[in-house]
Amino acid sequence: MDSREVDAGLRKTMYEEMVLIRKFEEKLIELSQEKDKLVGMQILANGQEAVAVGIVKALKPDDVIVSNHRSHGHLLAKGANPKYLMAEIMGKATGVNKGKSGTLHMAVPEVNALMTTTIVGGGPPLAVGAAFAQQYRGESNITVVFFGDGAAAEGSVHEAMNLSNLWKLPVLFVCENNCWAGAQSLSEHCAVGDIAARAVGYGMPGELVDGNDVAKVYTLAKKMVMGCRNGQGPALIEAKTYRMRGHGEHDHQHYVDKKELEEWSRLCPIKRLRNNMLSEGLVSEAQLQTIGRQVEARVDEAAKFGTESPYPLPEEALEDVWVEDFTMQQVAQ
Ligand SMILES: Cc1ncc(C[n+]2csc(CCOP(=O)(O)OP(=O)(O)O)c2C)c(N)n1
Ligand SMILES: [Mg+2]
Repeated sequence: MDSREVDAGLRKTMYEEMVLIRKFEEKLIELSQEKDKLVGMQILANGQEAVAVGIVKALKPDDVIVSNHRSHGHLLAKGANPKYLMAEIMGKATGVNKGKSGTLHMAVPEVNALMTTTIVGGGPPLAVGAAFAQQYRGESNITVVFFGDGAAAEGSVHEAMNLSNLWKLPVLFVCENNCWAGAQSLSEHCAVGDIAARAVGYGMPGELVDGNDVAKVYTLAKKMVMGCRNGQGPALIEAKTYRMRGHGEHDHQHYVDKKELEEWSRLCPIKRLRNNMLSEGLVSEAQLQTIGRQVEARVDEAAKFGTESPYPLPEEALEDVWVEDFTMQQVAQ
C-alpha cells in the first residue's frame, strides 16, 4: 500500500497529532527531571504515536476506546484536551479526573475514552462489556481496546476474544507490539511469531501492520472498523512498533541493545511521515516548523496550566470515587 492513497490533508492532520503526542510526552520527561514538578511514574509511548493516531483516525467521535498504562497518545488522539490531561498527570484538581487518577487510570468520558487500566490484560474484558452495551442498545458504534504484546499472553485477553466473536460484538482489538513487556523481550514471553495469527483461533480476522507507518495503520483500521460496525463481529490488529524509552522514566533500558534502538529510531513514525510529505511536496520545511512551534505553544500552555493549578483538597478525597447512597437494594432493582 502506498501512503499516497491516504488523503493529503488527513496525512497533515495525522502528522500534527503525532507531533502533539511526542512533544506532550517530551514535556513530561522534562518536568519529571525537575524537582517537585511532576511526581510519580511516567509511562510514555515515544515511538508508538502512529498506532494511536492511525487507529483513532478511523473512528467516529461516538466510538469508545479503552486504553492501558501507556495511554497518553490514545487519549490525545481521541481528542482529550492537553491542558486537562497534563493537569491530571500532575495530580491537579483541574485534571480530567480532578487529580484523582494521575497518569495511570485516566478516563475522558467527553471523548468516549471510557477508561485506562494498568492491570495488564484488564482492558479487553471491559471493552467486551462496552461493546455488548453498544450492541444491546442497537447502536452502530464500536469499541477499540489497546493492549500490549505482554498483555496478549494473559488469559483474560483470550477469554475476551472468544466471547466477543461468539456474540459478534463490535470490538477492535489492537495489540501494540512494541517488542518489550517491561524488561522482557518478545522472544522471552511470546510463543508465536505474530500475535495477529492468534485471531484464527477465535474465528476473527487478524492482520499485522507496520505500526510505525501511520497511513498503513489507518488504512487497515478503516477496513477492520467497517467489519466491526457492520455486524461482522470483532477483529484483531497487531501493530508492530517499538518502545523507544524504558518501560517508565525510572527505567534506563540497560537491557536493550543500543543497535536495536538505533535501527528503530531510523523508523521513527514522525520522521517517516515528514519525509514522505516533503518528498511529495505536500508541505514545505517552513510549514513543518510552523506546525512544530504551534504544537510546542499548546504543550507549554498545558504545562503552565497544570503547574499553576491547585491540588485537590483532602476533604474532596472521597468524592467521585464511589456512588453516593449506594445500597444492595439498588442492585436488586
Ligand atoms: C496483571 C498485571 N501483571 C503485571 C503487571 C506489571 N506490569 C505493568 S506493565 C507490564 C508490562 C506490560 O507489557 P505490554 O503488555 O507489552 O505493554 P507495554 O508496557 O509494552 O506497553 C507489567 C508486567 C500489571 N500491571 N498487571
Ligand atoms: Mg509491550
